[in-house]
Amino acid sequence: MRPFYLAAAFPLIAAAQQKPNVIVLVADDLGYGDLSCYGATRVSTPNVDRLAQQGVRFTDAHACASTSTPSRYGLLTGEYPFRREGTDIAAGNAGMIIRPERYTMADMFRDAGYRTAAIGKWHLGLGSQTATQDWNGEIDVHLRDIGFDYSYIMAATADRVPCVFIENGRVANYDPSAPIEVSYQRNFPGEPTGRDNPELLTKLRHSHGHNQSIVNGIGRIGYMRGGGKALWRDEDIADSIAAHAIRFMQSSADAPFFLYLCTNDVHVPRYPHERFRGKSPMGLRGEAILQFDWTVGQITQALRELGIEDNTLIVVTSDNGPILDDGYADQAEELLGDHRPGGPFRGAKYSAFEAGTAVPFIVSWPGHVKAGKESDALVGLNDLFRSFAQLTGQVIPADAAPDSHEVLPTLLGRSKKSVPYLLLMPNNRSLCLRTHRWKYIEPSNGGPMITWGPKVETGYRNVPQLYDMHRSPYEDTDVAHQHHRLVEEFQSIIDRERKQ
Ligand code: NG6
Ligand code: CA
Repeated sequence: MRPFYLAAAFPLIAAAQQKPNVIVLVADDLGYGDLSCYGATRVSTPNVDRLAQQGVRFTDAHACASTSTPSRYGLLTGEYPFRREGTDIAAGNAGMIIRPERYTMADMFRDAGYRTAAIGKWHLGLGSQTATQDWNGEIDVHLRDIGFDYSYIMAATADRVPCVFIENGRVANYDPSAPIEVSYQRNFPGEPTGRDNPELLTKLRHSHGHNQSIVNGIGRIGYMRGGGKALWRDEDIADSIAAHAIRFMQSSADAPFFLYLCTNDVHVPRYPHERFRGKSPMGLRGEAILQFDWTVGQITQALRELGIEDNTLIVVTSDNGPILDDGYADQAEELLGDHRPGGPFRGAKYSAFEAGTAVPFIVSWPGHVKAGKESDALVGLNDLFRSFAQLTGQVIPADAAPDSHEVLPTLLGRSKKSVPYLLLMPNNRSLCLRTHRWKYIEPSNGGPMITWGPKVETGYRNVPQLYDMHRSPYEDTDVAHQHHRLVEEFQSIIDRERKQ
């Protein structure tokens, strides 16, 4: 593979030439149709659109799964999450799901001479064991042990306790007068809950679940006590994440950096900063999209101010498909109008149908990536790992990133080549196989709708389904009965991959 920076070709200028900085900016639950550069008209996202104008906008990119934990696992390890038990949606006190012995994307960048950071939503567990973390000291195993020099993260999601940021393995802004306790089993005596004290839910009410501990007037999943001044205010989460990301970029301006930057937007509870209030006809969910776009704008502005815009490759994407009511009465459904969060695709977060894993995916690197291009190449978030190894010229261990394809020329818009196929995992851990043209959904158990609250079509059926994505992108014409050979071939690939 030809290196894309001049240093290798002209060693004398090597010292002056830097490897490009890399930012992987991952939204939470942002759908394929949620950005104006992907066709949204009820919301405008000028900062993301600008990146698309100066880069490549992909129309067939996929997360590895239709929920967060497995999707992020696939991105950071280059291994499909179906191969690992324990990669389902993690509790806020889950032990670290990526074990220190595993070679991660962050390890790769670190070995290539980068400074590395993870900032924002994490949701891949912390500590050597579930429920044994010391929230009042240093957590024994954390992101430093899987390649991140710096981390400032939310342990899981904003709707799960503990509701504090964790910086390099310790609660940020720790308040010694309010020691932190966390349980996903039982409440702490005397502590109010959303279930028993609905009068304390002053900011948002739950629609399903989310009725345990109350923090900042919002019910959460799980129980916690303490925290004091370390507890986050939901309105400030995006600001904190952007500020820490900018500080990290400023402190690394002289050396290449890798920043894994994950927003809390647009996951529930959606409760953006007051300055966005009333700014969207779609209410809180629309405001959360505006706040996401604002974050992108903060990052690109900081790059310009630091003079490193042309030497920074940015990927903007999402961890899984969109969802309207995911457990809070935030009027996402009522105010939707004709906005289609999943774009032209069927399904949503959690589902086997396309909108579960089809995500926005933009690659920008001024001067290196073809500006204003659109690419319909099939690529997965699992493919970033090996493609970035190509970019940095880093050789990775033989057993690392087993499910990642080297597709750097595709990512840079210099090739239209798709990966041969992707294996995508909905919430019930069955598998779907996508090729450039076909979508195969293997038979699995479970009803047609999610059962616990969200109005989501699962896409599960107990017979094989096959869709021609070029003719039926909405997956409404199942052609499995016309293509027995293809069905057999795709199922045998899945069976073989499962055994590996
Ligand atoms: C579900 C939550 C949902 C969301 C999801 C994880 C309930 C009823 N629902 O269990 O609100 O938190 O988990 O979302 O608790 S994800 O994007 O992080 O995967
Ligand atoms: Ca998510």
